[in-house]
Amino acid sequence: MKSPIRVAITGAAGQIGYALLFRIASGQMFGPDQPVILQMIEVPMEKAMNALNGVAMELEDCAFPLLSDMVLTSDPAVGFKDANWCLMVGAKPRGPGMERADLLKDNGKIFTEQGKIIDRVAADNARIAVVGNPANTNAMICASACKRLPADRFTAMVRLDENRAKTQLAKKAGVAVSAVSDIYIFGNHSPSMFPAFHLAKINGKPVPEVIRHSEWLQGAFCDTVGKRGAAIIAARGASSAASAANALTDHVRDLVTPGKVHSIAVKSNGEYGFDANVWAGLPVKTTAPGAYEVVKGLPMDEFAKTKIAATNKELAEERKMVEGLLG
Ligand code: NAX
Repeated sequence: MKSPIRVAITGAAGQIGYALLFRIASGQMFGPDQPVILQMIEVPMEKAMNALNGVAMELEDCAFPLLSDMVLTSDPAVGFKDANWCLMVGAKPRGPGMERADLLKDNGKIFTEQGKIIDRVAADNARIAVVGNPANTNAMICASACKRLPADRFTAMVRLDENRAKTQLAKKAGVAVSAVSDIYIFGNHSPSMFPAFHLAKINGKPVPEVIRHSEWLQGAFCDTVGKRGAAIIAARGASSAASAANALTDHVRDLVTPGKVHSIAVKSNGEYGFDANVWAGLPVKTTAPGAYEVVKGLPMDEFAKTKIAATNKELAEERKMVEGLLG
């Protein structure tokens, strides 16, 4: 048996946390022979800490063989201590009448503070995956506040968008999701993202040759994927939680599995026309556990270039709004 790794999770008593912790403790994220210590971080409020305590009791009641230990804390310096992975789920939700700029600033402060603490106390090999919205820009802010670790350690989640896109293509073509491959998300985790259907394949054939309906691909498909989060809220009265936890499980598992090609948001170095230094969804290939390289040179047609320019513009605007927080 391997020695345990330390996994810090912020927002551990929230909706996504409730669906996520059990997936990690059961071995679905790091593999069936990798014990874990869950370091669960919540806000210092009685209600949140009571809820966290309840979740920890349920984790105990699962008797997971891989769950070596648990830390429950409202002190991020305790929660991130020696963490090998930091899963950044906790964030302030957008309240009524709140502008996007206000949300960016409020969450920016949280991610600045947490980035500084990760800098001080996390393990040297720490990897950080951001889910809390606006995820791309929060990852950028967190990386900027943490000077000790290289920026490529900080990723944000666009895997839920990739999974959503895969299913929509499968449903339209009337095939199983396993028949769909090579679907990648470019840009922001927001309705401006581009699910690059022209690169995707169904049973090895290019999607535009299987789904011969470019109006649907360029219109309804992109819209459905981009606005799926809002559709879930309208239907469920709450935002995506189990599917988000599932996507983070996929994000991390594929990042520790060499050879996997998948979408994550990473620091751009100008690939595909993104501004350098924004965090953009891009296809990456995992090269070693926790390490990856961006897949370069994929063909982009005029439609793809227009979509990428639009989502890049939004990312650049977000960067500008939080400029004061970047060190
Ligand atoms: P919840 O409101 O259910 O849970 C968030 C939890 O975080 C709460 O328990 C809260 O007390 C805690 N929290 C807030 N600030 C904290 C801090 N500074 N330190 C530690 N804990 C803190 O939200 P949930 O549905 O779990 O969603 C969490 C985040 O994921 C939100 O920002 C949400 O917008 C984002 N999402 C991102 C997705 C993505 O694909 N990137 C999809 C799903 C989700 O919407």
